[in-house]
Amino acid sequence: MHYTLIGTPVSLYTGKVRGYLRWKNVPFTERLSTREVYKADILPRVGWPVIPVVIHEDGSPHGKTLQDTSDIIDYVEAREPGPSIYPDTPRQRFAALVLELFGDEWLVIPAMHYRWAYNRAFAQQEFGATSHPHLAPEEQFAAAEKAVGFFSGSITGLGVNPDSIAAIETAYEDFLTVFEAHLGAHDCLFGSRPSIGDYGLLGPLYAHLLRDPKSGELMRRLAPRVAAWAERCHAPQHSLTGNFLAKDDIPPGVMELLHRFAAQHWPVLRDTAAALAAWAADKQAGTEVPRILGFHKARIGHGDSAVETDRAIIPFPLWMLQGVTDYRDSLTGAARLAVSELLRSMGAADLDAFTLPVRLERRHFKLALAAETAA
Ligand SMILES: N[C@@H](CCC(=O)N[C@@H](CS)C(=O)NCC(=O)O)C(=O)O
Repeated sequence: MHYTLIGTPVSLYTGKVRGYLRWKNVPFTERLSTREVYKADILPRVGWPVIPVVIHEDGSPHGKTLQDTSDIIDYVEAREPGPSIYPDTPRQRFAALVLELFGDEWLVIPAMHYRWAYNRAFAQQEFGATSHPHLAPEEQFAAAEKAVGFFSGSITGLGVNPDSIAAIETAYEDFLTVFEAHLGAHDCLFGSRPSIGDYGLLGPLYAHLLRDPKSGELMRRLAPRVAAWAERCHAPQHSLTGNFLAKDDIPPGVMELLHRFAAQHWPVLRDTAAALAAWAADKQAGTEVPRILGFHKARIGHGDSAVETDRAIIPFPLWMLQGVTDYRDSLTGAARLAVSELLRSMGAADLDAFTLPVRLERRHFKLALAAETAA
């Protein structure tokens, strides 16, 4: 029962899964996502060009294909023995899911900004070496022109533009300061064992913000413990070790990070949900949800330095938010109250009663309106 991870060292979401599989001590082979692998494996299996993809030799003729890091991790967690990266106490588990969402879908903003503003030539060479490993370096660089155009062009959709760059950099440095202080007392977010929240943060913080040379210099200078944490989570020396803090404790530094989620990311998610409701009003169950639902004004940045800017309305993170609210709704009694209290203290009291206007599901590796709630 073997796993194959298709991806590349330069990919944000591949790093998240690689670090997790290594910690989980699951045997896997990594296959580089070359142009041929996209044609022969990724497109036929997934239907659109995206990494990472995991194939599990589960005994079926073509193996089980998995895409989306959250689905990949959940699948492995459900099948493989050993300790879990999901805390089993309510506050820690809820906070870990929130921070996975925050890492995947909000810290992607600085990850993309710093890559394309300060590490463009490096990333282009890496893209070329991934897709055309057998070409000479100059040919690899030239061959990556189009992909670099696509990814670097997508940053305006994330809200990165000349008016927001200063705010994005200030917010990233603030994040580093908070996480650095936390890591003075703990190895990971919730103690000595990495959680799904750690892996959510690892995506942007490892492959882009540590591994890209200019960004790595910045991180090592401003937040050496964050750099050490990213290295530790990506290449753990001791797999399957560590514990979550007792008594469902949320350390003060994690609370600070949750405040950042509540102040920065949550309002954008709320607006996105309203846009999804309007879009879905006349749609049938099973309809594919477009990757972008138009543009809106979003506040990006930390505290007084935040700016309002144009940003694409990106519905995908709502699927992850649905995972957060589903977990909340699975709780009863004291556990449910503990999450309400956590939401109040982190400044997101209105997330306590929030439900998405429609249920979402993944269908053929894309986002779709779920059968049960659509019109
Ligand atoms: N939510 C997805 C995101 C995957 C993703 O965006 N991967 C990037 C590379 S790191 C990609 O292939 N993007 C192609 C695209 O967005 O069109 C996951 O967790 O797997």
